[in-house]
Amino acid sequence: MNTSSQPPGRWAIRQRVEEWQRAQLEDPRHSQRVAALLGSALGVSFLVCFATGLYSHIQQHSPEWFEPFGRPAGLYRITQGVHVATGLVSVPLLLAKLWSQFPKLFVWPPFRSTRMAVERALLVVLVSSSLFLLVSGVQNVYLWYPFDYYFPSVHYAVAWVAMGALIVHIGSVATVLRHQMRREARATERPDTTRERRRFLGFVTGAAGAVTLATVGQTLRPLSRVSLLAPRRPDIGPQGLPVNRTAAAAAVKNADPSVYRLRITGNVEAERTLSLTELQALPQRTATLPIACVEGWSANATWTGVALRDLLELVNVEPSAVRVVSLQTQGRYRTSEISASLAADPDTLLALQINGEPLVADHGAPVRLIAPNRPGVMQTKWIGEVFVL
Ligand SMILES: Nc1nc2c(c(=O)[nH]1)N[C@H]1C(S)=C(S)[C@@H](COP(=O)(O)O)O[C@H]1N2
Ligand SMILES: [Mo]
Repeated sequence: MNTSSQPPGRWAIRQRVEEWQRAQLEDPRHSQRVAALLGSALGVSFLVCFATGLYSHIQQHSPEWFEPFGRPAGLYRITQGVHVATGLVSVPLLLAKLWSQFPKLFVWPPFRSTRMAVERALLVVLVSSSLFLLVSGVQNVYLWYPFDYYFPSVHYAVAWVAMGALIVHIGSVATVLRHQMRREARATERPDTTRERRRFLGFVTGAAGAVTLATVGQTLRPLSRVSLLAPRRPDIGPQGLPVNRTAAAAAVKNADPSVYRLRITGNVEAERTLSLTELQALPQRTATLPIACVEGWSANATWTGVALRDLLELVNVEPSAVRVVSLQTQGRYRTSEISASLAADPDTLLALQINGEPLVADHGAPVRLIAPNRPGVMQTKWIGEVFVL
């Protein structure tokens, strides 16, 4: 045998790796059954996260065929709360699954067939896109934007990649999965194996529960006091409500009541300009509506102001799509569009008050938009112009 082409020791290393791997694969925490159970939990959390994410996306970047609607008023609050919660709970689940299946990375030879090569390539796509989604989502929830890509577009595009890879992956493991989920698969397990597996899965479940409990209070007020990991508590902030962007950060101009004017312009016969006193003299409506930030926190408040459709009536316009423009001079979310059906909703307000007090500057004084079933990022503050489309 010609051994000169093989550096000495290489076989010994491979043998050691194989022994280590065999030991690992006998460990119930690295078994197919654990992979199947963790995989099912992850599959559910990913699918729910994807569905709620899609809804969030079409609310914020509405395609032609989708007209944002206002009822039920708290729908977006629920879907976005679920989106962020399922994303966060996927973090410990994915880490556990990666740790559990890690020894399989070292199977030798790495590709025994074309099918295996394809499956492994697919896994690289699935794992890296999932990690990207979870990391970028967590960064967003914690208001940490270290990259200069536009988060919604990139997160959305990668979600499709991950979903595609996930569906093919589920297809490729379907036989194993089906077998492992059967009762017989468990019946052949040794009792100590079962115990060890359950201990591990119990630990993962505990970690998943802890993550949820420590964050879900950002949207469920009764749990807000145990929300140790949530960056926002729904009851803390000026006027009892968190603030995302302050008036100072937005560099708002001409918001002082003495100079403030609201312009109604665009597709109108004659444009109209109103001072704050004139706005206050119009019929006022009150509605209890949530601010539901895309980043996961949400809170209800009672808002008072002029209904958008009443304002449109002043310029003889039937409720129709409008764009509101803020007095903000810096930053991204200066404008937002309101669909015709949302403009017709009596609770779509240009709010002057929150919980019976005039708005403070950080909540959008003197005038902000608040509408039912709408992402927080589109509840534009410091409105200076209503542009009829
Ligand atoms: N003009 C303007 N309005 C804005 C924003 C902004 O950056 N600029 N941020 C939005 C976001 S992301 C959220 S969640 C809500 C929060 O409203 P609040 O700060 O009054 O709680 O305001 C929205 N309105
Ligand atoms: Mo937000």
